[in-house]
Amino acid sequence: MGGDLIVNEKVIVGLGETGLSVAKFLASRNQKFKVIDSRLNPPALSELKRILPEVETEVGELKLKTLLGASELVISPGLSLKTPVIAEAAEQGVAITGDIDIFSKSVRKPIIAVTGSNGKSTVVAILARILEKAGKKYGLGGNLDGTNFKPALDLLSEAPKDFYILELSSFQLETTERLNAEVAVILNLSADHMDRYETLDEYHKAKLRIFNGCNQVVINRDDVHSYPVTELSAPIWDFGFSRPGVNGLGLLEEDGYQYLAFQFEKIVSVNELKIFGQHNISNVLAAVGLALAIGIELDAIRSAIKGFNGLPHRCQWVANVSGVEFYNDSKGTNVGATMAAVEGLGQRISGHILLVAGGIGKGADFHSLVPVINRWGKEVILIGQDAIEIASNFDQDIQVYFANDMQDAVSTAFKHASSGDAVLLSPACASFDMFENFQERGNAFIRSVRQL
Ligand code: UMA
Ligand code: ADP
Repeated sequence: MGGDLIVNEKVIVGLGETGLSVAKFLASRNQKFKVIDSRLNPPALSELKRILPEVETEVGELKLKTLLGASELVISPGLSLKTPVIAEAAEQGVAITGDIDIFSKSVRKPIIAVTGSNGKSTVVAILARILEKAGKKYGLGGNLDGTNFKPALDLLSEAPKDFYILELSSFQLETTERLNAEVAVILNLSADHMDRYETLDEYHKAKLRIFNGCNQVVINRDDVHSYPVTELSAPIWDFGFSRPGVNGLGLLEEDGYQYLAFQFEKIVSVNELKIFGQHNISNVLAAVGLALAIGIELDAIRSAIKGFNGLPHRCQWVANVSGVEFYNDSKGTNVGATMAAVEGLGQRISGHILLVAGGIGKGADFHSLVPVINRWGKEVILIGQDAIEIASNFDQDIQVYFANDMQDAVSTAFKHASSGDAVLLSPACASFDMFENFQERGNAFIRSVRQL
């Protein structure tokens, strides 16, 4: 490391929700640190100044000198480790960590860790409901949004819990050396964040870090990407759509009905679930696998999954206007999610889907949407920054319209819909070009539907 630098304190890099939670945590442990952010006015700056006015901050372009002077860098998930100054500091030997690694070193109770390209929030929400029914105290945090939102380290200042459920993004896992989870799962893998990763393999490798040091693993039989690549002695539970085997969750057919089952034991029939689509069956099975791994009884599991209504902005029913159904799947922020939503809804309705999509494409390949749109769709209404680029991926058979804003998109879709059709907002894109976040986008959709 550089000659006259005095290595003293940790440096928290990033002053958003994660940076703030790390600052509060380190302060509670009487550790010395500094907080820096490349933005001139990072979102949590005023809150940090209010609660910890003595903490030194540095905003604007990240300085290599500051990074090299750190005993350790605590990097926020929004920053790539490839950011040139961060990569340079790492190259020169500065230690790197993240909030989840700090969490795992400090927590005293089992971690249940969930990652995957899609379904994370749904699975952790189902699992939380199961633990509630089973009378367990749990903390739920990590890469969540909306009302459930809570950075992981904030959970450690609450009353002690029996279990900690963490939703983890690949960004958080990049800085997580050893999570030591009691049980971990990669729900599925499909391309996302291709503006941050060069290849799908690089994205996959980040996700695989979830298994480091874990005691048990849940795998998705239908997605090889969910398997740990290194030999683990950890017991394995599996889920998938086929008939389950030993320690397996899956589907059983009996008397013309389909049941979710553990090994040979039926849990509930598919018809008893309030959420729809194959993807949600997969989500429920994954949550059940995690619950069984930590010793929860089937009765509590059964009652929790029957009552689960789904989260807002995920294939959420909005209204029926003159026989046309409207669904808000604003959280469908990548191609895989939109494919699952179109397929799930397509199987449910008598007519066709008019899909409202578009926004920031994150470098995705939209061509993979073509078969499902051809199968279930009637037309696509595109909004946002990458609308033209997305349209260029579709063949002539798909009718495409461009809309100026959400209201225009909804009224165009409605004009072209017939009774029995469904209008689905599932953008396959991030929302930040037109909205604050996906919730605001979903709410704009709901408002536009109400105005019809
Ligand atoms: N940023 C800078 N300069 C900095 C630091 C950050 O420009 O010095 C930018 C980042 O590039 C990013 C934004 O600021 O665009 C936010 O980054 P952050 O690391 O400060 O984010 P936090 O506020 O700490 O929120 C993060 C997660 N966000 C991201 O990973 C982008 C939140 O997940 C999570 O709830 C929170 O930590 C607590 O764990 C949200 C998310 O969008 C829901 N996640 C992505 C997703 O689900 O697709 C991964
Ligand atoms: P995440 O937290 O991983 O973003 P969510 O549970 O919030 O996942 O769901 C986001 C969107 O992903 C949903 O709106 C739906 O379109 C899609 N989705 C949910 N579960 C799955 C799944 N298991 N496989 C594919 N797509 C899914």
